[in-house]
Amino acid sequence: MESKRIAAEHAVTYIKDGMVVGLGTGSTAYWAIRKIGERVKEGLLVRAVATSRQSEQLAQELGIPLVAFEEIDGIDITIDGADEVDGELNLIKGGGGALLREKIVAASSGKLIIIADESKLVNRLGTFPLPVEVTVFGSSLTMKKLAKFGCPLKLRTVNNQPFVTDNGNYIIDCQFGAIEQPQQLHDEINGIPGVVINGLFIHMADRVIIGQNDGTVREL
Ligand code: ABF
Repeated sequence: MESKRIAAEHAVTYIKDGMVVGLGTGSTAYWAIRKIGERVKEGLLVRAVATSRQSEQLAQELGIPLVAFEEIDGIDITIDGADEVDGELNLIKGGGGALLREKIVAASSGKLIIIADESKLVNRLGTFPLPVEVTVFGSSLTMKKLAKFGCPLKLRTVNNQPFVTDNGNYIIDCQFGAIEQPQQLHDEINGIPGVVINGLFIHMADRVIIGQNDGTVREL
């Protein structure tokens, strides 16, 4: 928890007055939102866009001014977490279920800053199951098509019911083990009708801030 907080608080130093800020989702992004809330109380002038209802609610509680995605032309900086980060700053995201909004927000951001603890750093992506968001309609067939990649997969559930995203879709978690060609896999998965988005974020992160166990941060 401490290393997540340190990384998050360091990332917030990149936020300046007047910026539109993308708020990530998850337990690391939580600390960034908390810190932004503190800085807003001290007078920082920002407007924020949230990547999930959960982050939106937290921002509201902390008095961070929110703006609808439709009302802005772009986002200056987004600070978000990740499930895995490789040496080329490619990511797996979506363990928290907010991957679609996270990717839309990231793609509209001048800078995407990823915050994480050391446990998220990997040589090769894929140990963490890759989340794929799919439409409810045709989801069994979409699962069969995904299974052709040769990965064990499962429909994400909560309390024995399918987990439903903020956008009304399902998530299929695909256990690849090691992803040799992330860009190719990303494109092939997205080519399946019924797939809304997948959790590979290729060449999207501008900076990764790692909170280390010794209390320092490392920037990649
Ligand atoms: C989001 O939260 C996700 O993309 C990722 O799945 C998750 C990381 O969570 P945590 O910071 O709690 O490890 O950023």
